[in-house]
Amino acid sequence: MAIQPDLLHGLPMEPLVHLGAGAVVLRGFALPEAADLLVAVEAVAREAPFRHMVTPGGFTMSVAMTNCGEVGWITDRRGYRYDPIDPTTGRHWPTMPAVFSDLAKRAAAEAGFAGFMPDACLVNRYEPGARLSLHQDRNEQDLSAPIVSVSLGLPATFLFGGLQRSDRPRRVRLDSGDVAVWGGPTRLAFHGVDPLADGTHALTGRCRINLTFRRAACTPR
Ligand code: MD3
Ligand code: FE
Repeated sequence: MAIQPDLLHGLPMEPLVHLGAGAVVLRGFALPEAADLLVAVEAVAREAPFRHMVTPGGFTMSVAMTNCGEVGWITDRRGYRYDPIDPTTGRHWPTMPAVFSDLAKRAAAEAGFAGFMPDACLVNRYEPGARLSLHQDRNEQDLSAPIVSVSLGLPATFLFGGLQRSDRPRRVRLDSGDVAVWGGPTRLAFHGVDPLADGTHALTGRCRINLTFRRAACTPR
């Protein structure tokens, strides 16, 4: 399906936008829980503070990150990986709040991925100017499980590319409360986020929070 002009500008927006096989944006799906989700983010960040991680190439990321769940995504000079221990605190990551996992499971089911059981939630905090360059998410052991992402606060322009880095990405606006589910063939699509535009949002102030739910560890069978 061709990208809708309303994805970047204007209203009304479609409640469900198909971006390719297995990828959908559920517009406003998280709005009823948005305030509760942000209270839970604050609780997670009290136990495992937001930090700017360093890439294997030695660059400090502009996005501040933390995690909750059985394992958390980390990067340092040694590489990208999932680890049950937060290297900043030396303790396990905080438990995934029920309001997080309930929402992620409902959104996955809505998109056709019934039975999604996330074991990791990466929490990204974007301040004005922060960005995520084009990348693939392939550190997870179970690539048959989708990734569910929840946007809160300031809007962002999401870059949705193809399976090759060289495929020109489409731009999709993600607003507070939007939930995207990425599974099937799009699970390994290159993607990124344009530098966050300055602004203030009633729920978050001068930032955007993104939650990404993953099945990172081996699926028991
Ligand atoms: C499409 N986060 O944490 S969420 C990331 O807005 C990440 O913070 C972005 O990319 C953010 O790795 C984008 C949407 C998303 C997440 C994972 C995907 C889209 C995806 C994996 C495959 C394809
Ligand atoms: Fe990603």
